[in-house]
Amino acid sequence: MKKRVAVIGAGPSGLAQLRAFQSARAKGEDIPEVVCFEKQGNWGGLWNYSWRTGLDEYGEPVHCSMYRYLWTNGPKEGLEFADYSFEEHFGKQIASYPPRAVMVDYIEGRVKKAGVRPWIRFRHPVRLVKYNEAKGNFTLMAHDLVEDRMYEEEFDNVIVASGHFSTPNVPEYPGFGIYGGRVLHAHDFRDAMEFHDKDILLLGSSYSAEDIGSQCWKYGAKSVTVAYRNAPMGYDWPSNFHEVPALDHVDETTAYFIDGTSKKVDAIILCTGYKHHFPFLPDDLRLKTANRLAAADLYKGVVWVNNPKLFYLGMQDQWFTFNMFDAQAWWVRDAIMGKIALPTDKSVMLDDVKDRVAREDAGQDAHDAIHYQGDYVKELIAETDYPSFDVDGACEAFFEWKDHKKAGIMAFRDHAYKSVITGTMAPVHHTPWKDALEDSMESYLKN
Ligand code: FAD
Ligand code: NA7
Repeated sequence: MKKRVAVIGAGPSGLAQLRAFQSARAKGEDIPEVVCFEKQGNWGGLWNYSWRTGLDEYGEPVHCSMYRYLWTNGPKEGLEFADYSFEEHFGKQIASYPPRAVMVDYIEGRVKKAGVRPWIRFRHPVRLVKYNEAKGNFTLMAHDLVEDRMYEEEFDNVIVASGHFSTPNVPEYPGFGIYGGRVLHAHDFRDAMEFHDKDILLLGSSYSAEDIGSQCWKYGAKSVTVAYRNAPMGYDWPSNFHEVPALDHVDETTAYFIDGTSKKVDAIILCTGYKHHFPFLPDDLRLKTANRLAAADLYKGVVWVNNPKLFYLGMQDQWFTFNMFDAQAWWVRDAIMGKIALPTDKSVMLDDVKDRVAREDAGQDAHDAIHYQGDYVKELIAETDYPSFDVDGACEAFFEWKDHKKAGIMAFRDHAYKSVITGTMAPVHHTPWKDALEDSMESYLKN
């Protein structure tokens, strides 16, 4: 009997897993039967944009946290697939911060070429996974939304690739109940044009606050105020963009901050992060972790220490993304196919986790964090046949990116970097980001 492997999610992580198995098959290896369950109607995960918010047409929580006019917030040279370059996909080198539509095309290109779409059951959210102690396997219950049918199947391994930037963390502040403007979470933000000519308040001081604030500024918000809980982002913002200390409360029209200042605002956008949320996993299988580089309870960052037949992909906070998911997926494939031996002693796995946490905690700054995750990618790649690439070169692109943001937060996307896969330099985009209001693929590729 062939092993059966379930992959939950067809976003960049789940697709990396399908490509990993397909690449082994292409080399003549006998791979397990792989079934991927995807709750959306198409692949791409977060990159699969939807105008919907709240629940979808089947009553499922909408996965999309992305919005119109989104360009990558880090250089593409840090995330390029080592086995499928941007140049291979587009037939030429392209600029460094592609809009979402360009990224979707690139993500799709590799898996279309691999021919793995038939492995995916779209519109099939996984409802429950249970471990069968006696059989040593899993029963997975899925819901075929189109046929409205629930069914169960058994699998030898389960790989959770359902993402962790989709279930919003929504704090409440005094007065939200009487505030007259709109309060929304970043997860439900779709179009900066909604806030044209408006005074808006954002809570949070991480990527969502930075990018949604910048978008709203670019598309004509009257003013952007960002309230930070611990530390400001500290960029050299435009004159109508301010960072203020934490929000204390609001009344019908006005936000009051802990330093005693206040501001009348038309809308409040909660850029307050996301939760790792796995409603389909019981206690014995469910990961509970903070959003950090060394995720809790995952040996090598991917093996569930309490049951090593269960794997998680992409659960770390992310500097590296697509190529890290690849590194993980190739490693998990080899663990499942018996090419990599897992420790039989649980304490060895627990020590590995402890060591990763301690090494992350020893880091002082973002520079250390980038190196830390780069080293993790190198560690996994060294143990599989994923094409090795210049990970340190990718770290360098991230360092340059950080410097470019410091030099000009509304201009960092006007820079270009060298591909660590093909060695070619990206062209500088034809239009500065702040002036490029049209973000179609056709327009972006005009270089
Ligand atoms: P996801 O992309 O979230 O995919 C998970 C998939 O699992 C989804 O398709 C979902 O429908 C499916 N799923 C979930 N639950 C179930 C279930 N029960 N049953 C079946 N299927 C299920 N990264 C970058 O590299 N560059 C960027 O510029 C960038 N920008 C970002 C901007 C925003 C606003 C956000 C939120 C994230 C951004 N990211 C960016 C990070 C992003 O996390 C990764 O790029 C990537 O999408 C993660 O892939 P994933 O497959 O792990 O998760
Ligand atoms: P992050 O990176 O997890 O950041 C969450 C931010 O929200 C962070 O600045 C937190 O403050 C802040 N936060 C959390 N809870 C609160 C409350 N209760 N009040 C005020 N502020 C709060 O999430 P992002 O959405 O920015 O980024 C996630 C991904 O999306 C990322 O990979 C991007 O590529 C896109 P703290 O800093 O802890 O004080």
